[in-house]
Amino acid sequence: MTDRVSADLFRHAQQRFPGGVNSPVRAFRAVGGTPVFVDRAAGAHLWGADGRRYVDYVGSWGPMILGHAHPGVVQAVQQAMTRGASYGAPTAIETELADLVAELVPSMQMMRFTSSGTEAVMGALRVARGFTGRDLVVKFEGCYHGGADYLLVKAGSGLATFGVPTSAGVPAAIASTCLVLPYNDRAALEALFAARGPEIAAVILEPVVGNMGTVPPHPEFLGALRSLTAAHGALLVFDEVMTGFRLARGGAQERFGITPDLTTLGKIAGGGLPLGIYGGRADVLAKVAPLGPVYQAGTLSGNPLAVAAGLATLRVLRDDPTFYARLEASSSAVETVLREAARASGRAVQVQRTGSMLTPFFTDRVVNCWEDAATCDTAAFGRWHAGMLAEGVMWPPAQFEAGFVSIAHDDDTLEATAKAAARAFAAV
Ligand code: HOZ
Repeated sequence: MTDRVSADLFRHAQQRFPGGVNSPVRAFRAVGGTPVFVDRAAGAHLWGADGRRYVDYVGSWGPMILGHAHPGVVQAVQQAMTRGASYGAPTAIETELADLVAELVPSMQMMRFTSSGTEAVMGALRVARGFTGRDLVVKFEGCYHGGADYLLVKAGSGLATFGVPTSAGVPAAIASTCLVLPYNDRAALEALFAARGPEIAAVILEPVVGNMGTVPPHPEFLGALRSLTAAHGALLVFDEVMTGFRLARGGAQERFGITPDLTTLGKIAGGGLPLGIYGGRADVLAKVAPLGPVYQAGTLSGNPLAVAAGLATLRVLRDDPTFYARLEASSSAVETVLREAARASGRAVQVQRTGSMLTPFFTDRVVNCWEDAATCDTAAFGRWHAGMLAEGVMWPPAQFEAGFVSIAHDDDTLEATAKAAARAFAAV
């Protein structure tokens, strides 16, 4: 039940963009219906092209932890723009941002800025391979690390077989450089390292998964990852594009007390503008050109507008001592209203949350891995999503995505969410 203005805009967009969008999930195919075309956003709200207001839990898929159009970020970007949009030469504020990132995430001893999280992951894994002299990368089914060919893979049959492409256009030979394991499966990890340890360059994971919906790690799983990679000379890469600066000032690695060798950041790091970062151990980053033989570059890497937005955002997070406690309280309140509405409806729903990331899974089992997530009733989720939208709440349009709470969500948005959820769950 989308507005007529968006429906017209969507029809037009489909003549120019595949599926009418520039990123597939935005097309609403996973929930049905027509996407809301956004006109503007402020705080915890979006306005559709027809002028209707929505409480927003998409948050641009993670970056908008301060809410939309935060005045400090807007001013920083406006000022940066008056000095020129891009130079292709180093600037002082890049190093200021790097210093701040290293202050908040101490494992980031050295780093490189990119224009997206995808590029950050590609850079991190290339340097991991260059540093170790090994080719194989291990990922976990259900984790998403951007669009690199060798990461668009799922597990083949049998434990830890080579990855099988999940996208047309990915050569099988390239997919075969990635091994895929079930998330949270310590035994599978141990078996793989016992069999193939000396061939593995890196293990990459979302330390809390957002890309199959919100799935927290078992503490012993993270511990095993750290000790097994260290014991076999492989690098542990935390993809914190989503969790960085969100689950704590220092990201998931601070929250769980595990230090990876390399980390990828993005989203919040760029304050809503395109910025990715990879970094970590100085001896590993010393392999990156021009210091070392691992090539990686980008015309808009360290773009002054994105760096200004990132600096303004991270300074708020650093300087507000109550920020994460308040975010935790409002996120917990959202979890409660969703859980209560689901319970009242009699539906089997697992509301899973870590910090300000949360997901109502339409299944009767706790979701620990992709096999669990795959039991969800995605059609029911689609009906629930449409119900929320009709009630003025924009939830991510796919079962296997996390919702994001920002510091701008308040008692009013909570009340609106509670009312919407009560009706939407009841109508599923
Ligand atoms: N990478 C996002 C899904 N986890 C989608 C981003 C977008 O469509 O904007």
